[in-house]
Amino acid sequence: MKSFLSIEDVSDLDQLLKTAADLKKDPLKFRYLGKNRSVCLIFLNPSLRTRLSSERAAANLGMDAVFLDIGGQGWKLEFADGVVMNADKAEHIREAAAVIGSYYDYVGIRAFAELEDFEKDYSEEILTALHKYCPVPVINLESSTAHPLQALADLITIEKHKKTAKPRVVLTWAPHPKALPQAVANSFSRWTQRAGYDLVITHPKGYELTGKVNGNAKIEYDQKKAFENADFIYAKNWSSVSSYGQVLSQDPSWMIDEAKMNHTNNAYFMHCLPVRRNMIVSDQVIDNKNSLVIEQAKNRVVSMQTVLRTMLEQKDEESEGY
Ligand code: AN0
Ligand code: CP
Repeated sequence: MKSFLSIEDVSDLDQLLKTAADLKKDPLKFRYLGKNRSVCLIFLNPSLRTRLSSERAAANLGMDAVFLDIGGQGWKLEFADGVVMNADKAEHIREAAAVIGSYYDYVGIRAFAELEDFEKDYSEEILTALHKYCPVPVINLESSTAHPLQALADLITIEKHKKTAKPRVVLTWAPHPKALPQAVANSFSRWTQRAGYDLVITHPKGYELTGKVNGNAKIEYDQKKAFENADFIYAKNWSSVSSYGQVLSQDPSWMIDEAKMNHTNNAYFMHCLPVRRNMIVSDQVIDNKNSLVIEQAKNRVVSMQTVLRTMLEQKDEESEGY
C-alpha cells in the first residue's frame, strides 16, 4: 500500500482485516516499528475521532504525529493549477506538499466536500493535488467522496459481531438539519460490498448515491421494508447527489427509533459519530446494548494503526537490499 486514498488502494481486504485483528489483540506489539518515523496530519475541517485516534495509533507504533490545522494555523492553500493567486490563498499546494514531504514520512489530510460543485468534489481536487505533489505516502482522513479509515473501522466492528458469513447490512439515510457530504455513505457501501456482505441501501427519493457507489446493493425506498431481517443498521445522513449538496428532506419519520429496530433481526445499531440524538437516532436506540457506536470509534485507532503498520512494513521491505 503506497498511499491510502480509497478502497482502490487495498489489494487484499482479508489480509488487511487479519492485520487489524492481530493489532487489536496486542496494540503495542509493534511499538518499535515506527521509531524515527513521523506523520503530519492536515485538517481543513473539524474532527474529534480522526484526530485523536490517529495520534493514538501513531503512538502505539512509536511514531511522532504532528497536526496542522490549516484553517486556523497554516497559510490558506490554493489547490488549483494556473490561477493568479491574488485573493485569500497565500501558498500553493505544490510548494506546501513538497515542503511537508521533506519533513515527514507520511502525510494525512482531511478535506470535506464543499457541496457546491459535483464535478469539483468528485474529482477529489485536494486529495489528488496533495498526492501528486507530495513525495511521501498520503492517507485519506475523509476527503470529498470517501472516508476509508471509517469504513475499515466499521468492517472491523461488523466482523467481530456478525453471526453469519454474509450478514444483512442496511445503510439508512436519516434526517439532519445541515447539508452533509456523501463520503461516509460512499465508503461504507463500497467496503461492505467488497467484504461480501448483503447490503441494502434505503433513503428517500432524491438521495440516490452514484452508480459506482451503489454497485450491486439493493436500493429500497421503503425504510420499514429495508429493516426486515437486518443484522446491522448503519445510519447516516448525506445530502443529495442529483440536486447536488441540497437538503431535500428533513422528514423526522426517517429517524431510527425502537419501533423500527423491532422490525430487524435484533440488529446492531451503527453510526460513525458525531451524531445528533433524537434527530438521526433516538436516545433509546443509541443507548441500547445493541448500539456499537463507541466500539466503532474505538476501532478507529485499530484502523489507522493497521494502515500505518502496513505502510511501515512495506517501507522496510522496500529498503531491504540497499
Ligand atoms: C461529517 C460528514 O458527514 O462527512 C463527518 C463524519 C465523520 N459529519 C458532520 O459534518 C456532522
Ligand atoms: N467519525 C469521524 O471521522 O469522526 P470525526 O469527524 O470526529 O473525526
